[in-house]
Amino acid sequence: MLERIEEIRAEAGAAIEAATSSAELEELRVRHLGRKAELTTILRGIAELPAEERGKVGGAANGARKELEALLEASAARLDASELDAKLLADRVDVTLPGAPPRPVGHAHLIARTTRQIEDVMIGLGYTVAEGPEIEHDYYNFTALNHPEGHPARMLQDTFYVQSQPEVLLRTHTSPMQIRAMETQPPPIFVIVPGKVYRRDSDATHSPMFHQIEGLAIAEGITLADLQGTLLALCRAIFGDEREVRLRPHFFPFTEPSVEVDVSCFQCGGSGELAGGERCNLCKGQGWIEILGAGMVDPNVLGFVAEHGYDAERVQGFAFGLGVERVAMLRHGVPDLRRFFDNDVRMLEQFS
Ligand code: 2NM
Repeated sequence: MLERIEEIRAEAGAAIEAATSSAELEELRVRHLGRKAELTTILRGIAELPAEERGKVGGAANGARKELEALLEASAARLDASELDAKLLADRVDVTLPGAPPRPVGHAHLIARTTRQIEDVMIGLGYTVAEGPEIEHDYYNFTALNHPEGHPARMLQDTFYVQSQPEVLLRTHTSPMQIRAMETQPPPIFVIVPGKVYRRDSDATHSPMFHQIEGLAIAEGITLADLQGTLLALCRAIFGDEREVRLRPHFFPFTEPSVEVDVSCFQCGGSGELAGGERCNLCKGQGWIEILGAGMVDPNVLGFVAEHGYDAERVQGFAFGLGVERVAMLRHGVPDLRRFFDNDVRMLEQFS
């Protein structure tokens, strides 16, 4: 019996020390120390042995069991550590890789993209970008912009009033911010003001809210030729290097002289005719597309910021304003401006 116990101890001990996985170790534990193991059976039978053998056999069997238990524990610790090392090595994650699969993300709205594109061109010409409040005082929206009492644009039919006396309204153009910019910065000033504006108007080409970008350049010696050159550069950047611009006389309250600016048609190249000889539908056969309004800033406007360093006898300049929706509609063939504000993703995703 003692010999057999020594055999089990040596054999099981060697197997446990040679085990190469925790699964194999568990199998050895069940085989040598489990309920049906030979050593367990021997331990269970000790009470039935003759009294003189009990002490020796019981001591040897218990000693073997304790030793095997200790060996199992040591081997388990050794195998756990090496299995964890192997797993960490195999599961290594490169946290610098992009998420996989790449998930589609959103994109800027066409109006935001068009605004940024125009901003980039003007920044390249040395302009700064300023934004201002959408709720304005009558003074900044009209009075300081040389819109006299009784001017039709001031009427209730055209303007959303928020409060009367003092009159507060939703700005009808971004030019009020240009007055604010001149109040905080003496000439020379080169600034553009993008943003939302509001007018009581609603059809396929007019929305009660739309986006404008206005530009202002005031310094010594600025002329209408500078206006033409600046707008030519802007139109070529947006509509293509081959474009030309032309100025037609117009009227705006805050500029004198005032002009409307046409760009040569980017569909027919300015001829008014398409390749097949038919009339160009984009410019209606005219060869020119009206794109913005502009002019030389009226000395009366500078009079409102005279105490901030704007002496109309010394400095002069030009201003212009364009509708972002109109530019985007022309450039991308969008037939109805209201589509920009429906937020139908089938529409928006075409411009990603
Ligand atoms: C336009 C057309 C013509 C304009 C004028 C000014 C200011 F502040 F200098 F008086 N800002 N923007 C202007 C002039 C805007 O939009 C069609």
